[in-house]
Amino acid sequence: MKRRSLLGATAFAVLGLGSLVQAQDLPPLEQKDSYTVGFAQSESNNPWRIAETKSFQDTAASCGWNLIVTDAGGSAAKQVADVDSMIAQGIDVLFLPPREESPLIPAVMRAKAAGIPVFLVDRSVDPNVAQAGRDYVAFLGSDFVDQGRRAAEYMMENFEGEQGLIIQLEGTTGSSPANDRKRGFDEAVAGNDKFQILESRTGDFARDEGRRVMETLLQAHPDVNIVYAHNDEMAIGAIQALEAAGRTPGQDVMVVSIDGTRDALQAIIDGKMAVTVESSPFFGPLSCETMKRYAAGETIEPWVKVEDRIFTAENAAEHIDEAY
Ligand code: GYE
Repeated sequence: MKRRSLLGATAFAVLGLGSLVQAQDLPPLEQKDSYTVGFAQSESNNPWRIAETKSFQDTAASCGWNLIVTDAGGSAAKQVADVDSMIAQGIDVLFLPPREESPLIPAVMRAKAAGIPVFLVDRSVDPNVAQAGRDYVAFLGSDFVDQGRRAAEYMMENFEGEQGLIIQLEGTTGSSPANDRKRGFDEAVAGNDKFQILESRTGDFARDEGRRVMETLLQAHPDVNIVYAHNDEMAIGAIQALEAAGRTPGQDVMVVSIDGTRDALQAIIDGKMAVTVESSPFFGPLSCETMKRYAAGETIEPWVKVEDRIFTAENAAEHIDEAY
């Protein structure tokens, strides 16, 4: 790919012509020993996000990052403001997990216009509006549709009852993992008469919200015998609600989920959860490597894909020590 010179990028940014002149070109990145790097975290209310932030912090020294971390506390508007303030501080590179698919796009565009290469990590944006290789360098992350499909496949192969009656706890509304984990699961289950989705509702990827939503849905659907949660925190919340209602998760309700947190692996070992499809939060090293490839002039593939394992009663004990 043809890149403009660094001088050019600065000149365009200063003139405010960035978006006009560099409509197709991504901002270049100089090769140097140290970079001012922004990581604009979306929230820190769950072990997954804490592990992700820690992975960036742990990578900083060895990758030459002077790392600025912000925490949007679960607000897309705050995350936009955090990115804008990083742009104003003159960061060299931005790593961004956009909380939701649409609201962060203007901030991504402003970073690009300011000559800052953007890497989306762990979540993506609406591909109809912003595109890798044009508006941002690449998306680094998992295949969420496939995660949902694999959770469904495990459930369909291992559910022992006659009729599977499912409650789905969705992640944050408008986020790419919630959209895609729902799609992958729903499509896989659609052709199978043995399974029916009773209701699907958001629990915002949070344990407390998952518990509250499960409490409500349990009253409407006491016949539920499967819970599919878009992440482990909501699955643990659902297990708490089920137990409080006198149910026995793992026996009368099958719980399937995604992530691979320590609590989820423990729940599998304890026989309360059947499966969690891995979604790794350890993005620091991959972000460093991808950024260095970009600085060296390589064209980065639009989707730097993370391969995920699956954790069940067969292997949970083997992996719990590396979990978070
Ligand atoms: O599954 C969840 C977190 O975006 C892939 O977000 C990530 C998801 C992860 O809150 O636990």
